[in-house]
Amino acid sequence: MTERYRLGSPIETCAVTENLPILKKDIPFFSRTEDNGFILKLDKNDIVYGLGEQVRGINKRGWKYTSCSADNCNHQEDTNSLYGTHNFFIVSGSVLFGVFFDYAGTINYDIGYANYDTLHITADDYNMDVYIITGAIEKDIVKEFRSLIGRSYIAPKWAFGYGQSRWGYKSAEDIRNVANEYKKRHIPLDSIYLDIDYMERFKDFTVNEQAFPDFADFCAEMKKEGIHLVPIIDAGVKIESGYDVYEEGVKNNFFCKDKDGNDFVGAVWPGRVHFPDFFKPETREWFGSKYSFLIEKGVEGFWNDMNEPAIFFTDDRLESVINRVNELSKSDMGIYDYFEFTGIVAGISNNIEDYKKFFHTVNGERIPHNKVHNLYGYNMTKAAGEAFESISPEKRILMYSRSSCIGAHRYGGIWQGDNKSWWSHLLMNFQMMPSLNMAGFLYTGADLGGFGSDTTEDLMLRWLQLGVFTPLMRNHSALGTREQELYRFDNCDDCKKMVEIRYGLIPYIYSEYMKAVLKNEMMFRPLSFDFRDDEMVKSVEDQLLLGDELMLAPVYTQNAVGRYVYLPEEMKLVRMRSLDDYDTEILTKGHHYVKADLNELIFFIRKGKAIPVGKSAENTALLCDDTLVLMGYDGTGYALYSDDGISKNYSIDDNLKIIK
Ligand code: MIG
Repeated sequence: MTERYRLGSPIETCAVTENLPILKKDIPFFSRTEDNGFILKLDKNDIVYGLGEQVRGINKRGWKYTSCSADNCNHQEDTNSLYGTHNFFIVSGSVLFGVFFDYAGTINYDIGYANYDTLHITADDYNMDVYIITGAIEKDIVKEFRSLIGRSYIAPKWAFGYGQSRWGYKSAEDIRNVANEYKKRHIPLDSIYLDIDYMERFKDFTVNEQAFPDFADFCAEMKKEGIHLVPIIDAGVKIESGYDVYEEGVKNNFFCKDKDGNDFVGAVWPGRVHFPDFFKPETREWFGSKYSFLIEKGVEGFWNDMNEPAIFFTDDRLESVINRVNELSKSDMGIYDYFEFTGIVAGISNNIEDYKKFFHTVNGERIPHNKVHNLYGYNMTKAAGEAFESISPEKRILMYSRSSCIGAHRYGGIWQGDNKSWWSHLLMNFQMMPSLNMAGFLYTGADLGGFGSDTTEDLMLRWLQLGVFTPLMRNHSALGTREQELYRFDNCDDCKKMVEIRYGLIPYIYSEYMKAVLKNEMMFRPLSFDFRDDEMVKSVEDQLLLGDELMLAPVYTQNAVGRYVYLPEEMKLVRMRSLDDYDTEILTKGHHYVKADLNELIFFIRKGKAIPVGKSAENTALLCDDTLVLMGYDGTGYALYSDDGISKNYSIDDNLKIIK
C-alpha cells in the first residue's frame, strides 16, 4: 500500500507517474523534530536498504549521506554525495516500510551516524511529498514503488554487448585502431565510445572534421563491423558567436539566467558556457532535437555527461580567489594562510555556492538552481528521451547519463560515474546494483577496470568478471591513466574468454533485465530480500542474487585465489575459464571457501534452477538463441524473454518462451 503525504508546497519533480490522493494526517513511522526533521528510532538489527547511487555497503546504516548531485571523481568511503540522488529507502527489521521523499532540494540522511540507534533526516526546506509504502516483504515494497514511478528505460540489445571507451581517443584513426585490435584477436565488441575529443572545441552537436573527415561514412564503416559509435554530450554549451546551438539558445531564452536576467556564464570543457534550462519544455524540445544531428549520421546511442551540472569555475569566484591568492602570497604564508590558499583554490570547481547564482524557469516561475539542483541531469536526459520518441519512434536509442534522480529512470540508464582503479571500488560498484534497481535504474554498470588511477591486469580481469553480469559492460578510463583496452595486457586471452562468457550469457542477462523492467522488479537483489528467515544473510555485503536463478560472489581482492561465500541453501557452483571449459559442483548450505584463480569466473545457480547459455559471437547481432542450452539443475526449464532487441514491442506474453 502506498500513502502520499504533503508538506508545504513542493516544486513538481515529475518523479511519480501516478496521482495519489494526499492524506491529511501525520506521516506514520517517523516523529518530527522541532525544526521539522524526521526521526526514526532504529532497533539494533534494523537494516536500511536503498538511496540508489551512494557510497558504502548494501546496509546504509552507520554513515551520513546527502542528496545533492555531485561530480566527485575522488569519492571514497567518507563521501556523502555522488552523481545521482535517489531518495528512496526501506527500513527492515522491527518495522518494514519504504519511504520516498519526492523533493527537488538537498536532503541529509543521518542513518545511525551521530547515534547508531537513530535515523535522522533533515532537508533544506520542507516543501515535499512523502510517500510511505508498506508491504509484506521488501520485494513487494520495491515493486509497488516502481509501479508508482513508471516503467524503467529500455536499452537496445546491442547495448548489452561489450563496449570499449577511453577519454583520449582523438580521431577516426584512433577508433579504427581500437576496432582493429579487437577484431584481430576476435574479442567480441559492440560499441566504441566517443569522449569529448570527437567534438570541435568541445561544442555539443559538432564533429571535429579534421579528426573525423566524414563522420557518417565512418559510422557506416564501423557499423559494417558490428560496432556502434556512442558519442558523449555535455551539459554546457560553448559561448562562441556563429555556433548555432549557442546562437539559438541565446535568441530563444533557452539558457539559465543569472540574477540580472542575463544568460548565466560558467566554465567547463569548452571554456565559458551557458547551461540549457532543461526545466523549460521548449528548451528540452530544442536541445533534444539536436541529437538528430548525430542520429542522421548513423549514431544510435549517447551518454550524457557533466549534468550535475559540473562547473569548473564562475568568473566572479575565479576573480575573488585570484585576488585573495595575491594578497596571501604577500603574507608570510603561515599554516592558516596556507590552508586558506589551498582551500580556496580547491574550492573553485563544483562549488555549491555557485548553484545559488543562476535561475531556472519552472512552470513559469523563477527558481534558483540550488532549489532544483538534483533534477538538472534528470531533465537533460528527459530532453533526449522525449526527443527520441519522435526522432526514432520505431527504434530504441541507447541513452545513459551521469547525473540522475528518480524519474530519469524512465528516459535513460546511468553509469556509476567516475570510479577509480581500486579494488574497493569494484566492491562498492557491486554493492550499488540493488539500490540502483530499487530506484528504477536497471540499465547500469561501472567503468570496468576503473576510470581514474592506473589499473592492473588482475584488477581488469576481476572487474570484467563482475561486468559479465551488469547490463552495461563498458571498459572506460581517464586521460593520462594506464591504457586498459583488453589487448594491452599479457592476460588478454583470459579477458577475451570473460567477454565471450558474457556473450554466451547475453540471452539470459537481457531476458532478466527485460523481465525486471516489465514487471517492475529488481534484477540484482541483496540475499536478505529472498532468504528472509536466514539471520546470516542479513550481513552478507559481497554477494547478490541475479534474477531468480543466480547468486553472484565476485572476487574483489588482489592476489586472491578464491573467496569465502555463504550459501543460504544448497547451490551449484559454476567455475568458468571459458564457455566450454568449466566445472560445477553442488555445495551445501553454509560457509565455504571457493577457489577461483584469476582466470576463473565463479557464480552459483540456485537450487532447482537453470539458466540458458549460448555460444559467443563477435557482436550481439550475430548471437543466436538456437544455440541455447540449459545449465544448472536437471529437470527444470527457464522462461526466456527474447525480442528483436531494437523495436519497441515489449509485450511479455508475446516474447516469453519456455526452454526445457
Ligand atoms: O571531467 O569527458 O564521467 O566518463 O571520460 C571529466 C571526459 C569529464 C567525466 C566523465 C568521464 C569522461 C570525462 N568526463
